[in-house]
Amino acid sequence: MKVYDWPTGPYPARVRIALAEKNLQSDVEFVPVNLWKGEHKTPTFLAKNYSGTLPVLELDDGIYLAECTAITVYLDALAGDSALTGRTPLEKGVVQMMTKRAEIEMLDAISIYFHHATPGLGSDVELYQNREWGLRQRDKALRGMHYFNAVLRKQSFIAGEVFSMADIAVIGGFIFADIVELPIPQECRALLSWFARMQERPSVREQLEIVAPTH
Ligand code: GTS
Repeated sequence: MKVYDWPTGPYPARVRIALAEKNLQSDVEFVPVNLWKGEHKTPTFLAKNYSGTLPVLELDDGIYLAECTAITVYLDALAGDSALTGRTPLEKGVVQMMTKRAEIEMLDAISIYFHHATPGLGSDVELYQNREWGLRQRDKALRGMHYFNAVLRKQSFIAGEVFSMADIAVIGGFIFADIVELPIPQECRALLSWFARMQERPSVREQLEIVAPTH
């Protein structure tokens, strides 16, 4: 298998963490795609992923899987038990719901802030920016952090009492928040202490050392 990725990117980090959790890293060849040079918007790359985003998983028979959630579902089903995406029907539903919420309310919101209200990937790549929209998404992400803080005051992990794909999505949010220098509000104590716990996991610690060596 190949993973088209960018080593310091928050979304590719989600797949790298999932690969490490499933002990599958050695089965994968990583192919860097330079976002800053806009390599993800070339016709060759768009033929692999219509959305022009990373990461993309290429299977040995040439099938491409894009979207972190879809890739993680695939990897989780490939090896071991399906701990990352839920073992029971209810767990599976809750993990999907909380992963989508992590994206909408935090990670994707920070990404939109980055692409619209900061220089983003630079003027050669960012062909359309809407600063007002970007700033609204930053505020949405801050509200999302308070939401996840409230969730974590009642349970150990984002989707319940088991580490899952939803935790990985919020970790992606922390990585992006660090890149755009958006501090997690200090009053979000449950969220911050959850993140400290997450860093005890080798899969997460290893990624943070790559994307943000100061952690
Ligand atoms: N919904 C997609 C997913 O879950 O895979 C989003 C992927 C995404 O936005 N990836 C970023 C990207 O390709 C990579 S990174 O920001 O984490 O490095 N961004 C480039 C762009 O132009 O949006």
